[in-house]
Amino acid sequence: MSDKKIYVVKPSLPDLNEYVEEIKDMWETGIMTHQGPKHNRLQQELKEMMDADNITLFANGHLALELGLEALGLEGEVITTPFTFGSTTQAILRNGLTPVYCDINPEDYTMDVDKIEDLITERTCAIVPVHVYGNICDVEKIDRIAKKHNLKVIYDGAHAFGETYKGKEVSSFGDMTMFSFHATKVLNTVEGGCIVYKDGALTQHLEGLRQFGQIVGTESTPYVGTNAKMTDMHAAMGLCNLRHFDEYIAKRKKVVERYRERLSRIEGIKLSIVQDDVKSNYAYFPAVFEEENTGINRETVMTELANNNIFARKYFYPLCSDFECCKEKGIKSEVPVAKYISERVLTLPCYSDLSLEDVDKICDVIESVYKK
Ligand code: T4K
Repeated sequence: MSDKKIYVVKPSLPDLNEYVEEIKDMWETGIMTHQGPKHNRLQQELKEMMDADNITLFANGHLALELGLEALGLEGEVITTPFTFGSTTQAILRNGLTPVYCDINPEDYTMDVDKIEDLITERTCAIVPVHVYGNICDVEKIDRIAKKHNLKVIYDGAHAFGETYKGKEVSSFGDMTMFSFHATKVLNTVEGGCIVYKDGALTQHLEGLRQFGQIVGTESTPYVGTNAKMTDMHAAMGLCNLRHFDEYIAKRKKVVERYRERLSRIEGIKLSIVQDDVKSNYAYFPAVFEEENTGINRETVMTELANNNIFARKYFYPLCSDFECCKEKGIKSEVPVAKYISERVLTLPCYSDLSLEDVDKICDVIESVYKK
């Protein structure tokens, strides 16, 4: 066995010299942060790339979501999914809102849109769906429900940067979409994130929430804000990575296609559907290990992979609805499909620099478990 460790993700990085070249002028200007030139350039390039009405950058995806929800001035209940990274629920809770959990569909693990309306009460103010793994939610139906009930829609698109649905940018749906630019995401600024939103009147508030409550560039501090700015050092990484974005996605596509080719023929492994009308970014590769017919569960597979220095992750287990902080608040949920998937899913290594030889090695290990 080789000593090389394969983790679930590995950051896509530009050539070191390219990054050094990008940050060189900062040594002369001394401008490192506070909406400096790199930040502004990245904001502009992202705006153009997504043909976005409005975009604001943040120190990370979580703060983008948390402050985005705050800027909308929401109160009451928010319908969301339990099958996501904890950040989604935490952003809701930290706004003093109550998450109401909607089950997911077993095909692509996004919110089951047929179950949303049953959860709407007079206290419901918004829907926060997640484009989990980069699988796009049923944006058309969510849009119809939101319009009918006068609800805001804020997408957690942490995994969905660069994707389109029916040729339209994924951020063009709903009132707001958050993207994460964490080191482990398809586009990385080391830490970072943004929100794209329809209502330009929110910009001043969002920038204020991001920078100590100030109206930036004035002596006025009307908001209660925090410090959630993206630095120029981070934006510079984004600028470099953006130049290579298409190349990163093309490599990820090959990885995902090889996994599909190898794993779809193994009985007991269920893969997420390939969504029609979606230009994918191949962000994550989840596989559901159904032990019912084979007797092989995900723990066995995960252990065997780890024995071979391959570290898959249980994204997303436990469900957010099972968090102690939710239970303590008496938040209840009926989410059997999410529970089923969460107890069986493993996210396999997937990143642009993962070689097809390594994908084969991972598949060989999984196959060997089924052959025993
Ligand atoms: N909404 C959703 C749906 C999300 O998935 C996330 C984040 C957010 C919101 C919030 O966005 P951010 O505020 O993070 O921008 C990792 C990522 O840190 C997190 O960004 C991501 N989702 C989540 C799904 O995965 P952990 O707790 O699993 O991280 P950790 O440290 O265990 O790292 C996972 C693997 O990544 C390691 O096995 C090795 C690799 N890694 C990690 C780091 C930090 C690297 O190769 N380099 C690194 O620098 O959360």
